[in-house]
Amino acid sequence: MAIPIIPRGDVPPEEIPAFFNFTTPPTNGGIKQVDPLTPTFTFARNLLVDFDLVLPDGGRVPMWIIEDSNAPDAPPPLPKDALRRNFPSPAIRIPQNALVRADVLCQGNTHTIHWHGIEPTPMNDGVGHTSFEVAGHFFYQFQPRDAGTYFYHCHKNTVLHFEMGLYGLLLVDPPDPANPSVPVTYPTGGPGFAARVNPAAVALTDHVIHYDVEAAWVPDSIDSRWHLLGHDAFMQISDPNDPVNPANFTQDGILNDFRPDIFVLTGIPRRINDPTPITAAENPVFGPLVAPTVGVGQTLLARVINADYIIQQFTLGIDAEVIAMDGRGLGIPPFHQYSRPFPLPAGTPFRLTSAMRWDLIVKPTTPGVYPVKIEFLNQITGRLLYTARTTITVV
Ligand SMILES: [Cu+2]
Repeated sequence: MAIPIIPRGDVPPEEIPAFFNFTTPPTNGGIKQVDPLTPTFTFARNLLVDFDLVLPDGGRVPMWIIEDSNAPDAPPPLPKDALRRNFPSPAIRIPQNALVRADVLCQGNTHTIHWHGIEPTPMNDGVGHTSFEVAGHFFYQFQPRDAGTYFYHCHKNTVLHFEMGLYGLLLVDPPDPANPSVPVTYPTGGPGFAARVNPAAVALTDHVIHYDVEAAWVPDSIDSRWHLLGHDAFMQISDPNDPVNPANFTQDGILNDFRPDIFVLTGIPRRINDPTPITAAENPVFGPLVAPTVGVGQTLLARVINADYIIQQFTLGIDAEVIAMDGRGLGIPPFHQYSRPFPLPAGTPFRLTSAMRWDLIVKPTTPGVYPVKIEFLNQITGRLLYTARTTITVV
């Protein structure tokens, strides 16, 4: 049976300016920003940049990354460009409620940046097929209202571009409750403040917790076959005059066939047959975030993001508390009646699927080395594919 096609109406003349403003701004007379306002916080990102992910055995996986072209040189012993170019792409930290202008340069064909979980206007949200893809510069504008853990990624030919590494941490920092009117960002690794409901709060800005050390567990898996594909591999042709032509759909792609053979924890890789635990010393940029050291009586904040297409199961060998999910602090007004932080006793597994984020708090009481286990499970069968191991060291 033929699929009925609903004809699309013409755009009436009086709607044409809005149509071009909101549908094709990058190509309409060189518009580079929709409804621009004076920003209070700016940053730049450049994609794509080629990057080699180096495996422990010296093997290399070609990745695509998003560059922070304004980042300074890294201090020794880090590689000079480690803060500019890395995988995951350099973290973005934004003060809560800042009016952001992001100067995004897309080169090597078109890309976007999607600010996952921030909820900008649709034209600033970087979802290619519901807005537009960008060639050259575009200034995204948004205002993150909720402090928490997000991430940013390319949304062009997303299945491939995200898997190739075009993503990074996007963190929205709440103000210090002692100076709530001062916008701040905190150093990655801590110390800082994170959103957590506070029963003694007087002001909304009191719903935070101070942490001493920050960890980031961003597990991902890689199908190295995909890393030989081209930029537009298996993209569907969107022909408005023939939207259901079978010839315009992928018939023989492999992007529906994900068989990871390399597993990554915040940029630190292992082949599928290499169970070696991940240590802080292994990678000077990401190691301390993956295998943190925290003192008795201090507070550890662990940000957990599934940056993968498969299911991840996390088990900590130390008591924790879940304080936020998907960039929203549990129990924080005005939606406080719907959720609350909850304990996560040592040994209690939890599972995240693609793009889910949990923020955990650990307040250690006893020195020791506590295991952190991340199991990668096939998204269809649930079969265990790989187990990544690292530690929390309490001193
Ligand atoms: Cu892209």
